[in-house]
Amino acid sequence: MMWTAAVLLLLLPSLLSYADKENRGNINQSELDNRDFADVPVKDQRPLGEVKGQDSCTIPCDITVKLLRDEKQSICGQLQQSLLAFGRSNRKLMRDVMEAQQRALDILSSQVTELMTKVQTLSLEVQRSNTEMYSMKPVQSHGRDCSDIKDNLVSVVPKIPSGIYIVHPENTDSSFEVFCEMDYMGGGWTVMQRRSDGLTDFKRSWDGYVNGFGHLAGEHWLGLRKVFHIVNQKDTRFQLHIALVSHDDVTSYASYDDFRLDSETQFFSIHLGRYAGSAGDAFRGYNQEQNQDTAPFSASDVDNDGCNPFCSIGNCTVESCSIHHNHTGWWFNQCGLANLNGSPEDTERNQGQRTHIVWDTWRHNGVPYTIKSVTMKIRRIATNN
Ligand SMILES: [Ca+2]
Repeated sequence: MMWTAAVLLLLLPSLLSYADKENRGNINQSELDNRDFADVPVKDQRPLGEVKGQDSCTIPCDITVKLLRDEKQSICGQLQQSLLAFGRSNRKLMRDVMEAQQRALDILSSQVTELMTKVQTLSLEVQRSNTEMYSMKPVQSHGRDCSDIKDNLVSVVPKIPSGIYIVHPENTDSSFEVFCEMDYMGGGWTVMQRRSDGLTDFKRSWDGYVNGFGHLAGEHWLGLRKVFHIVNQKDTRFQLHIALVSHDDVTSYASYDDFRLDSETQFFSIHLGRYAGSAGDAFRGYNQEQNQDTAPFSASDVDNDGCNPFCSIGNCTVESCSIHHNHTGWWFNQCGLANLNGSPEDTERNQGQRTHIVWDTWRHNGVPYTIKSVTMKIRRIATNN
């Protein structure tokens, strides 16, 4: 079809020129005779020339004109039909090409989605194998806490590795595993909480928060009882360091130069010293109503949150800050501006619940950062003893 159309297009100028001559209408007959046959290559007496030459003598010119006009109309009609068909086939061709492109795009898109899923699965595998690798690793040393281990090893090991160690805090019968960060800011840090990928469920009851949960090398909550044992050792003081990373990889921190917990009978109330940092003091907030310093710990099944019977948070009436914060545990005080036990995944879709990690004093242009990872760690402060 395309070949036919091309031939027709090539012939079109001659045909139009011919038609133009015809359409000039009432030119006189002798002129028409001369003109009509002047262009015909008759010099060599080719058959066409002969025929026309003969016709000019034997067929009346008006019949010749009529025949030629009929022939022209017929050719023009065919040409129009061919052009229409060409246009149709061209449109169909374009449609086919676009459909083929769309199909190719769909296939590419599904391949990209498939690849993304594979990458995610692989990332999770890597994360899990890292966690397992740390868990499999033999515990390298004993000490009262990570600061103590660091002090004990520093003279015999040139570079103390981060990882899981067994600690046995002073004046307790219990020993347990903790993750020690030995590279960060001089090392000696005992990690008490880490949120990084949302793989560990932080919707836990009071018992979960008291005893701890998760994987020490990955996301975990060490447990209030263990942290209490560490920070309540004789002649020790601990600082708390909170490291935050936003979803667009901005980092920030909040540090408290004193950190301790009351005992279980007092619901592990938190006590914080002076704040320093770049993320703002969300633990204390901007006024006394938001101050979580000295607040007891709450979970979904143990309510010490200061909302009694309820608090008004935004447009919500909140009876339980833990439930309002996705059933997580924290030192809530009328909820407040901090809860680092939220999820790094943004799932804040259900009825104003705050499911995300919250540190509301860390803002950019007045808007709180979306936090994708956080670590809470504690380290001994040098004392005179
Ligand atoms: Ca309450």
